[in-house]
Amino acid sequence: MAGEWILMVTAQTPTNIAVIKYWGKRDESLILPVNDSISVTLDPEHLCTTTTVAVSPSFEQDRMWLNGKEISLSGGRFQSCLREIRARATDVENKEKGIKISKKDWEKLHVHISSFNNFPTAAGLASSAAGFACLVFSLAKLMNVKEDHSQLSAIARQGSGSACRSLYGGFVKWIMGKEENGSDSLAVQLADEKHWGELVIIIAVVSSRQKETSSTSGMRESVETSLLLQHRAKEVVPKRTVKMEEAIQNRDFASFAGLTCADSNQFHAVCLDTCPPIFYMNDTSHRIISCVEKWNRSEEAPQVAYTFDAGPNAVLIARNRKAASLLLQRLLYYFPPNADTDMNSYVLGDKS
Ligand code: 2P0
Repeated sequence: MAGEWILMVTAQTPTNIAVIKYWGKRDESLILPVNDSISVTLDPEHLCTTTTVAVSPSFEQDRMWLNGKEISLSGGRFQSCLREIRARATDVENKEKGIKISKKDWEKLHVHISSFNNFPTAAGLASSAAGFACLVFSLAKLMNVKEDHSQLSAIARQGSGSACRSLYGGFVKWIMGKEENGSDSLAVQLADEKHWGELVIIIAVVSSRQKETSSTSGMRESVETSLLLQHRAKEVVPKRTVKMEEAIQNRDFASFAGLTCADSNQFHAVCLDTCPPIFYMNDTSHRIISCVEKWNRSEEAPQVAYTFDAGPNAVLIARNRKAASLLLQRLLYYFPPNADTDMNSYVLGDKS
């Protein structure tokens, strides 16, 4: 390990959008959810985080930069991820550079981490999901960690719950698990990215401003005050996840769209049922819902599903390219650019 050298790894991780939402923790420090959730991972070239991790004997402390600005690594979540990955580090040898790092050396070495999001941070577009998944994945590569994606997902979960679902492409389920230590609270892939290639995801950015209530504090308040959350976690989501898994396996868009819209609406109803109430959607979001509902009802079968996370931006999932292009026409007609709205729309995740 002697001499001056630097070893680097760069990785890119896409964000994911939940179609069955995670909202509420049963354990705050281990980040264990009150219900299972299911998401779709976006294409890597669109909403994604790119992270470079570097190690060198000349580094005096662990440091991190997000979008070029240094941020503190003192938070418990970063420390949990670093600690869990370091504990699983194995020997690394780079013959080209003449570097040999033993398992024991990793305890003394410090890392520098630089991370960039190609989309607005903390605006309800799941930036922490892509961020922590990428951090854990790139550190695991650097330190030659042998664990599989599911085991890494349980580490990413300790950075941010939704991050565990970004370790896989396609459709992913975060199993809430039963163990008190969280060892079985991890992500599994339900179907890969090729399984349902006709779907087109459009994100309508209603606002890129940072949200007022963070997901972490919002869900804490919901757990403490919302009776609807208790009902949702115990009675609604267990049945809904079974139906959603079937809809995904059978590529049954009518069922998929019905479940996706209903789950988004129930999540926002839980936010309203929280004391004090939390408002993530705005008037533009509500107008988008009305527009999609009216259109779906005027057709023989639903054309588009909508879902909204902890922010006003709409994630619209069209059944195919034709529906996506009609949807864009409608969006541009009802929400013209430069009108009295700050909505811009752009197409993401065309998987065909
Ligand atoms: C989800 N959201 O399933 C839900 C839907 C927002 C609404 O996961 O406290 O940033 O870091 O575990 O993962 C956002 O919550 O919260 C989220 P923490 P996270 O995607």
